[in-house]
Amino acid sequence: LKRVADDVRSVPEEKVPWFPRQIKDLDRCNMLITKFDPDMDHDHPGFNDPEYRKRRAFISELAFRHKQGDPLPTLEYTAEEVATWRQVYRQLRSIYPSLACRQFLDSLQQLERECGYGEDRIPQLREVSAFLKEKTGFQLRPVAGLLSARDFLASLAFRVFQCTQYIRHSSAPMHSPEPDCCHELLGHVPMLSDKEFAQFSQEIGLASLGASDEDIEKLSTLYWFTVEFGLCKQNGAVKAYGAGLLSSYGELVYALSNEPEYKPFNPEETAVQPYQDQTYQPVYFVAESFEDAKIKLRRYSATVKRPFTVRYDPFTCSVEVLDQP
Ligand code: TIH
Ligand code: FE2
Repeated sequence: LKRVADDVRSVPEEKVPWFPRQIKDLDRCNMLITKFDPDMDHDHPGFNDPEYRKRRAFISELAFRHKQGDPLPTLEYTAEEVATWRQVYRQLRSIYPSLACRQFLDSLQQLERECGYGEDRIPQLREVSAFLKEKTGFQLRPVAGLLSARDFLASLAFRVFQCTQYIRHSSAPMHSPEPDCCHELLGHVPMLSDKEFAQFSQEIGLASLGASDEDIEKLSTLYWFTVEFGLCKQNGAVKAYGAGLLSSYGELVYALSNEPEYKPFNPEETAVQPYQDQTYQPVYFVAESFEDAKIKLRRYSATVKRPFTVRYDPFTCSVEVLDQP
């Protein structure tokens, strides 16, 4: 990895990593990271549950077969899956009013009114994607599991959010080390319904296109401590806006207790903070406000150096690449 990054610096014109130019190029952005996989990871709560692994393989297959523009697959969730969803929804819903940021609460209410959100059924990606498209132009795309940072961030440049469709194992509803539909639908979707949040998500994506491995690492670390695990002040209290917190009852309660360490959000520092993804975070970054996090993150994304600039054309859903003079 290091060598590739060095090469990129010495011969910028030729060694820029490949990146998608058109929305249909996202069909090639499918590099999965086999981490927390129920088939490979002995600690995965589903490792010893053959039914669960079979179900996961079936849902993965739907995602692998998906091509840009295809209708999103609908899934008939089993009673057990819906029971897991119900438990997650009910527990989280009871603590959101005191722990989630206002933007999240407003969007969730709207999803409950207009998009079938509630504890009795798992919303289908197809209907949620249509809702998001009207709100902010974001659309969902099914993905089989954890994607490489480069591929995940690239899709954001096109306002495409790569979204898992399986649900966590019923034995561990309070926290999952891997993304699942509870994480996407409860953590990410309400935030992606916010216009400005959607805009800065796209800006991180645009900044990542053709970036060096080093810059991808920094952008994904920033993404981790903001979009996934961000906290912000609101009316004098600390609230959660990060999706990884808003989808985990266990970590949401922990993050807003006095156990973890808080640091002020500052992109330059946050981008180089080491992190782990096995369990709760030891450190969170607190922004002065939700707006402050957005502004600082956008300012940082704009400083990522590349030998060219990119511009998104919403009419053709493609990226124009302009050489700098
Ligand atoms: N830990 C989150 C949850 O339990 O919902 C899921 C993830 C957040 C970030 C990566 S995976
Ligand atoms: Fe996520």
